[in-house]
Amino acid sequence: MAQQHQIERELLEKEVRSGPPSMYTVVLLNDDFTPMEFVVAVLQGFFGMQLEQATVVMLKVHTEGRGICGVYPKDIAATKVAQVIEHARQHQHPLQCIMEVNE
Ligand code: TYC
Repeated sequence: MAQQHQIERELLEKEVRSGPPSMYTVVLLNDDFTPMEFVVAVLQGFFGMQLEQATVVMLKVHTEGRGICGVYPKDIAATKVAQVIEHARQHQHPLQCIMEVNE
């Protein structure tokens, strides 16, 4: 019993030391081939954006090279990246989506 409490205390201290889990920014990259409408649909379908917001983000990626889709815990960000890439490949588009750790 005392041993169990000791283990729990050590785990809690470790958690406090390491702080909250890192968050990851999911970023969409520009290319010359993926249709604009497809990118807008991706932003709506995978990132819950309304048409207007999705259009703004798509145009930002188109003109600046990259744009933020959202910020998520690591496993959710990784799942979204994988889903977007899989969806794009199914439609033969070269769309690239990456995740970056936040400090
Ligand atoms: N540049 C693409 C085009 O002209 C559109 C595009 C926007 C592609 C955003 C990818 O992440 C992207 N059809």
